[in-house]
Amino acid sequence: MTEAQRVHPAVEAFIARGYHVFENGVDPAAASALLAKIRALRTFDADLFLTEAEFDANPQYTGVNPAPGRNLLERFEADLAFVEKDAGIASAVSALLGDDYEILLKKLICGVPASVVPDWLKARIAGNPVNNLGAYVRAPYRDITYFYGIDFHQDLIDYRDREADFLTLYVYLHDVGVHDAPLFLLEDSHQLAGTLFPHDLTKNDGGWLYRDGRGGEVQTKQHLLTGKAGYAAMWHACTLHGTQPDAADNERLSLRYLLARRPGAEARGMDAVNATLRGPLSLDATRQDLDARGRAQIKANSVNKA
Ligand SMILES: O=C(O)CCC(=O)C(=O)O
Repeated sequence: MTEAQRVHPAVEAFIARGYHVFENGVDPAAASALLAKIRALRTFDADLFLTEAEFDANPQYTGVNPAPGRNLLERFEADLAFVEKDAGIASAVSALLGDDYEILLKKLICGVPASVVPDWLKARIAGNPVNNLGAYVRAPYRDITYFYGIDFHQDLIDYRDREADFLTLYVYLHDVGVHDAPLFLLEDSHQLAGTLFPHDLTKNDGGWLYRDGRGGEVQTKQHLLTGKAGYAAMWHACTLHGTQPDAADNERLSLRYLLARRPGAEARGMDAVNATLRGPLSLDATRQDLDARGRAQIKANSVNKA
C-alpha cells in the first residue's frame, strides 16, 4: 500500500465516523440514463404484488431477493461503469480493501412508496423491524430488492461467521430528499463492532445511545443521507443504518454494492479501521427477529421513531 492510500480520507472517515460520503458523487447523467432504462423495463406500482390469497396459498420468505441469474443489474453491466470505474470510488475502496477488491454483491434497491403497497400487506407488516417485501412480490419481479423501511441494522447481519472486512456502497439514481426514504446512518456506531439485531437504541437529544449488550455503549449522531442523482456514500459492515417507509408518491431507486477484500489479500486500510473497534469482528448469530421459517417474530422498530 502506498503512503497516499494509508492516509486516504476514506480510511480516516471510516475510523472517525464509520462512513464516507463522496463529495462529488458519481456522474449524474449516467445515473439518470441508467434510471431511464430501468423505468422502461419496470413499473413500480401495485401490480408488483401478489394478492393476499396468492400469498397465503404458498408463503415463501426465503429465496426472494436478487441472486445470480435473477438480478436486474446483470443486463446493465456496461451501464454500471460510471460507478465501478469511477476513479474516486476506486481509489477510496482500494485504500480500504486493497487494489484487487471484489464485488460480493450488487443489486438495485427500491424503496416502495406507501401509495402502492396494498392495504392487506401494510396491516400485516406494521411494526416489523425488517420490511423487505420480496416475499410478497410476484416471482418475475424478485430481481430487485424492495423495502418498505428497515430498522437500524449492520450489513454484517447477512454474514454470520464472516469477518467485517467488507463495506457497502450506495448510489442514488435520482435526487433523494427527506421524504424519499433516505438512509439514516448512526455516526460512530461501528465502534462497538458486531452486535445482535435488533439493536439496543435509546433516542436522546444528541441522537441515539447505542448499547452492545456486553457492557459497552456509544453515543451516536443520526446522519441523513440525502442528495442529488449520483450521490454516493459507503459505510463499514458494523455501521448502523436504516430507512423509514417511503412516504412519497415515488419509489426510491438506488444501487447497493457490497465490496470486500479478496480472500487472503492485504487490506491495511480496513485492518486499521477494525483495529479501532471495541468488540467482535464476526458473530455466530447476527439476528434474533425471525422464526424458523424466516417470518418476523419480533415487532419493534427504532428508525420509525427517528
Ligand atoms: O434502501 C433501503 O431502504 C434500505 C437498504 C439497506 O439498509 C440495506 O440494504 O442494507
